[in-house]
Amino acid sequence: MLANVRNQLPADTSVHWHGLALRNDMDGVPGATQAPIGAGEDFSYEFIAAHPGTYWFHPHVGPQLDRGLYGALIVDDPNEPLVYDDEWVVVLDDWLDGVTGTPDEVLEELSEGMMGMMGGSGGHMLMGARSDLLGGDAGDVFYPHYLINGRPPADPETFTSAPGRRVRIRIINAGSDTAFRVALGGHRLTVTHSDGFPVNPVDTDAILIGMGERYDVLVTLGDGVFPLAAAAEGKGETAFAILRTGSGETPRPSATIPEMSRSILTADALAADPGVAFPSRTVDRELTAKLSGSMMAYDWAINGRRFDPANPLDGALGVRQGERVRLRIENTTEMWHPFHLHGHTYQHAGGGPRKDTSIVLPRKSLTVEFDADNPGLWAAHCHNIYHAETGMMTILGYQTT
Ligand SMILES: [Cu+2]
Repeated sequence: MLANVRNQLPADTSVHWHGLALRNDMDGVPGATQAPIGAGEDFSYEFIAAHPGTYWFHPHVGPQLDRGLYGALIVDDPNEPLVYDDEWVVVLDDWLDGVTGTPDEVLEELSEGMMGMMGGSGGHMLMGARSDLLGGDAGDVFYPHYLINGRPPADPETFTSAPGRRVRIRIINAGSDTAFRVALGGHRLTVTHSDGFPVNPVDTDAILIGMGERYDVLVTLGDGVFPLAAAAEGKGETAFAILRTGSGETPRPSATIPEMSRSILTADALAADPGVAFPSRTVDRELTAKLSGSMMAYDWAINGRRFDPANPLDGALGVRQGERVRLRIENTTEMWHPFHLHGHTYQHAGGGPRKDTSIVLPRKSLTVEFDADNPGLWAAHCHNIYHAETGMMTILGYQTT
């Protein structure tokens, strides 16, 4: 794949190909894998897209992601085993840019922590957003809008199809500080993929999806007009689209969707498809990433250190190519974090799903395993963009042997 990037922003940028196991120098992380693309400059990304699935791309510079600088990247499988009639991409986002301020202002305000709040600057910090599913504090940032495919509930995306058709829906959370609970009124969802990789199919009423995560679902369409809704988890607002397969009254964004509060799937309910599960073998290397910090101090860090590209994750440089690595992500904070590893798709320990971005609940830990088969300097970080940009990021780097 070849992507020519022309930077027409008045600032440095880059493109990170989220979830793809590509060659390291195309991963798009300034300071680790490339120099930033300066204003007015060009850069060509060229790499093999080795694995089919639902991916996306976005800059890895400051909070640019929260300005809508992203896109879906769907890698088709030349031997697609699933059978379906239609295929839709559903991108979820939280939006404030140009409405209540800019993402740079939010980052500056949050960085000041409690001091910023006392000083009364901005007012973007969200207090008291709570979610049982997320184990407590749901998010840090107040957003005036929640979007599906770039559209607010007042002007919703409408998907049109026919009853009985089977649809593959690829759901991507491109938000910066919001987990979404996604449901399609009047329908059950069959989850077939997590972060691009197949899982043993599981039926559910709703899915919880953190920032950076993707799920593919299959749905057999009913007859009528239905709400496709993504509740901003713990934030009291809902992103909204419409599915129309027949006649009927258009649902209102405020309508209650029973599926939202029935069975809600999270990644721990999934198991990798046997075709992509890692064969069991001895673990050669154990690493720990301890997530720390608090919303009040906004001192997010990994293993006690804020991001420094020259100072990688403890023990990571000892990894040898070809090793099986076990990574324990320990959340010592009072808030959930969507942890993302670049350049690899790990497997949740104990036969769980293949993923590259995983929700780690407060005071819980998650163990994942991967094969060190892609040498280089790989970023690993929280995909809350404001946590990552204030320090909750590290480098998991290893070299060819
Ligand atoms: Cu975080």
